[in-house]
Amino acid sequence: MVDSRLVLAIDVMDRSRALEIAHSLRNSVFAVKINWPLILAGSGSIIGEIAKITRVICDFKVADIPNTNSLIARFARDQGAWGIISHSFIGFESIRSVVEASGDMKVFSVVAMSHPGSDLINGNYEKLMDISERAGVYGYIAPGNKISDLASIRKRTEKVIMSPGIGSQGGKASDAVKAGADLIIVGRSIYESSDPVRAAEMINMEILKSKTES
Ligand code: NUP
Repeated sequence: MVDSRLVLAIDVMDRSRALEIAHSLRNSVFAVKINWPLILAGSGSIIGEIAKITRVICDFKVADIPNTNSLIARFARDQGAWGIISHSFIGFESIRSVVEASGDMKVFSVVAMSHPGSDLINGNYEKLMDISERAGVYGYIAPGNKISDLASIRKRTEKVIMSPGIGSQGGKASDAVKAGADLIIVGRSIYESSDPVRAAEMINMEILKSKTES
């Protein structure tokens, strides 16, 4: 599906399985999101390999001093990543360093999270959005399973919001879209299902239906 709004999270530790998943779902997704487990189990060159198949978003949740952040962002960019996810609680200078080193690569800033215990971050989304806005980020990460947080974040921005927390973490793609998510991140409930292509298409249909309704 060319106009898919689905971002497939591939959190497996096996390089060839990751490539196989990316390849088999390439026509059903907007992008593939990879995270530290896959990088640590193999090497950073997996970014470039998946980039040959589809757009890649590096979920590195960058959270260090500006110099270190720049090195991480530049590496992802040089490998051909389409986007990178950075934390914002690290402050203006640190997230600005990610934006500067990213060039054309899109920077998504985490302003609220999906897991139990994320209240500390989520309770500060306004400050985090202000810092991110000043730093010039492209979009935000906000939880698709914490609908009131997501809706409050939507009210404060017209930028792209990408939302995890769907399926395995209890959220529903339709609720997240109605609350303002533009891109929906789904991992385990697709690649661990018995028919991943069908699971992805079901979510694509759910997203499309909710977009036309809202
Ligand atoms: O708040 C967040 N929650 C979350 O699950 C921010 C994230 N980046 N993620 C990531 O989304 C998480 O690290 C994983 O890669 C993906 C969700 O995967 P799943 O729960 O759909 O398998």
